[in-house]
Amino acid sequence: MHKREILERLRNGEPVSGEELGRAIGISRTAVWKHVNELKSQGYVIDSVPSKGYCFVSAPDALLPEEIRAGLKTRIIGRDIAYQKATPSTQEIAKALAAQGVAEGTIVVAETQSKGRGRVGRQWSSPQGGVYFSIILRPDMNPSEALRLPLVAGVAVAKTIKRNTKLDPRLKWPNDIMIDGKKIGGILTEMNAEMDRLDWVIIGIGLNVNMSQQSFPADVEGTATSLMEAVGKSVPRVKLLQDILAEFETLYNELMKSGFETIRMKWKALSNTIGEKVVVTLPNGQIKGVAVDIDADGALMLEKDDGSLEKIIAGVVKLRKLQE
Ligand code: BTX
Repeated sequence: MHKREILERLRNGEPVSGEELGRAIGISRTAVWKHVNELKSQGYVIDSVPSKGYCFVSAPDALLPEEIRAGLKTRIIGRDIAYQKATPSTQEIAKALAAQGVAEGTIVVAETQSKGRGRVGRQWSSPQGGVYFSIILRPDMNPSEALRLPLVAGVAVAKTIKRNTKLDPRLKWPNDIMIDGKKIGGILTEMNAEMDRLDWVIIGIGLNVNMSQQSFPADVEGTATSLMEAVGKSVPRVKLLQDILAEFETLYNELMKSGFETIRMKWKALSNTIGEKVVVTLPNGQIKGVAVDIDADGALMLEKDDGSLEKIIAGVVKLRKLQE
């Protein structure tokens, strides 16, 4: 609490003495000194300028709640933040929090994950330098409409990456974020529902940001890339996360107020899947066809070789041109 107040006052730019800080927030000079040392150990650079006082130089490139909150342009998404330096999976923490009844918009953020989860029991490699987070939502919608949510998140991530880096990210149905045919992010959606009402939905997003190609495990290295690799320099992670949260909130509000249609159009404009020959792996086999559309539920519409249409609500899609 006091630490946050000290940080806010230092961030204003002007050097300020320990005595002045202490007086302003009602603690002793020694207590201020202790808090400043704690901030330094978290990676903040704070100089001591003789006869002037403490001077804020820079914040660490860590996804600390204080950093995420400073300048966050949202009303509910990311207002409550659970931060983990290292964790097995942010999804697991988010599920426990959701079950305890935390507010909609709460996020769980981690610097690394040891058991990051992908879809259908797969793993998400989560080395240092990435951004791994889960958003807890409590949308007033039917469970059958929930497939739209990861697509909303995909549009938010792709739009933000485009704006912040000038790269041209593409969405592969349902939720891969790709750059030049390589995966830089994935989205995992889990939910808890009663018959016709969602209790909670957790959207887990993993993004490869500031990591080198060598930091991916061997089985992923050939198909993955990071923003740093694609841009040629590191990308500020806190700003990226803040902007994704803000974009997501805007689109989520749009979905809840006006429905899915405009987001469906945005998703299609960012997609690399529509119009392509694909092979879809389902639990009971594979289907080939041309991905012709996504429908009003967010499902992939596949035109098979015999001309019939198949609606795919879950599956792993491969673009045949990338395989051949
Ligand atoms: P997915 O099942 O679509 O993708 C998983 C597959 O992607 C893996 O089998 C592997 O081939 C490949 N892969 C694994 N790690 C990476 C990586 N870092 N970059 C590129 N390709 C990779 C996508 O699942 C959903 C991922 C969600 C991850 C977030 S992180 C925050 C939250 N917590 C958690 O445990 N999961 C989510």
